[in-house]
Amino acid sequence: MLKVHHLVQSQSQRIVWLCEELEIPYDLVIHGRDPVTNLPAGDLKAVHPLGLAPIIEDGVLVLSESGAIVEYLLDRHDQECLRPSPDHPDRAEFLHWFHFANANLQSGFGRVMFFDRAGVPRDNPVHAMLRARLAASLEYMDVRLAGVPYLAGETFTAADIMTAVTLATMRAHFAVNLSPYGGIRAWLHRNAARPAYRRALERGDSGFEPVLD
Ligand SMILES: N[C@@H](CCC(=O)N[C@@H](CS)C(=O)NCC(=O)O)C(=O)O
Repeated sequence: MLKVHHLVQSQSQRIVWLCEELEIPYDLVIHGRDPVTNLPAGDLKAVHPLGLAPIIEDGVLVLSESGAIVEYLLDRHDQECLRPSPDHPDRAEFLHWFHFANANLQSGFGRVMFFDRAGVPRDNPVHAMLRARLAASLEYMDVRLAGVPYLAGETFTAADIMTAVTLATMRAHFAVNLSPYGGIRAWLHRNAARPAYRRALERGDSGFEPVLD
């Protein structure tokens, strides 16, 4: 059976959520965090050399990188519910937002978070530039979500899973104010109401409340 390694309150929530959406049977291995460092308490490097969650094991395959894992699972289990087909009119938007999740939003979010954690003053010009870039990314998402209910268009897709976890879960570690972005907040609430998402939280992050506003 598919084994999913999940670090609590992390990007690996994406994989638990996807498995619940697609009703893929899976064994969940939950990795806790060190209460002082917030890093994984156990050694994820024993599972994969990068030591970063998520990781899946499927037979002899050991795969990391949430984008790759999502694509792998969609290839095997999706009936074009969560990923528009190559000739679908929403396909290009889907690809854009699916890759935006890690290439832009998560990395932009992480840069600001780590600058703050490193104690770089907020008036440092590079820090200010990174915050401005993150704000521009959020504004860009918000404009998109003012016109459509989901990032790819009319229907919920894996691009929503990839991006929503950054905003609903990672903001538990690092506050980013979404009050100017009503479109994003409404979309986060829409995603969070999905039964598969609630099941994923119950199974992988029991007691955790996602940050939706
Ligand atoms: N690009 C990777 C990022 C994975 C990643 O950075 N995971 C974090 C949790 S959000 C992690 O495992 N951190 C453990 C550590 O820093 O030691 C992905 O999308 O899967």
